[in-house]
Amino acid sequence: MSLQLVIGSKNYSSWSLRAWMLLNHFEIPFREISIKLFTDNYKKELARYSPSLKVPVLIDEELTVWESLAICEYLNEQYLDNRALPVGREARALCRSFCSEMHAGFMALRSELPMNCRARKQVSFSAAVEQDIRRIDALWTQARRRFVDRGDYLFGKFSLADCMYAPVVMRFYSYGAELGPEADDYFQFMLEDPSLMRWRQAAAAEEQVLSDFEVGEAR
Ligand SMILES: N[C@@H](CCC(=O)N[C@@H](CS)C(=O)NCC(=O)O)C(=O)O
Repeated sequence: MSLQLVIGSKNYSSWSLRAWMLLNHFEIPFREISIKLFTDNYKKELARYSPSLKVPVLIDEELTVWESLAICEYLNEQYLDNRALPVGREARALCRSFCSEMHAGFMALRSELPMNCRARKQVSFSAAVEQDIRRIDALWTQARRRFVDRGDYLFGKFSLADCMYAPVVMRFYSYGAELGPEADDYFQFMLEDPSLMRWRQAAAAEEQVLSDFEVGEAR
């Protein structure tokens, strides 16, 4: 099989989920190579595949692509004939803005609420986390209002934006978040998404527990 995707744990590796979800949703055949992160010699194993010593990494024969957004863009261009971006110049530009904002931002949300697919926890949110949640709520509401007639994903049809925000869906599932009606509809819809459900089922079966990523109290 020519395509290989190197990922971390399904329970914790939010960046891995993005690229995996795109491949999985569009049923692009690939071989999955899973590395247990934060074990004694995981860096050595990562070094076999990843120039950045991070996952995900996509290997397409002689080509190595790292960084989740670059992988998603590459797959969209090379394997999907651009089907993972919405139709229309404005919609595509907006979708790319959504993806980049996620890729580069929401630091408080990412650091204080680690993705932990198995968890249902209670956490008191910092002001910075609240601000990130409000911004994501606004983004999701904006996209759903504008593209509701095209379908139920952010931009109607499934796009790179749904991959980029899937780990946020899991964080909201684990720690709760108050969302406006359109954003909440999207959140509920994504919880039933078949590829996200496959990821969550596999995450539930994993045994590795990383205490640094276990936050909050039982609810
Ligand atoms: N910006 C990178 C982030 C990749 C990243 O931080 N991956 C984490 C796992 S979710 C990782 O490989 N961590 C290993 C380490 O930091 O040693 C991307 O988009 O792929």
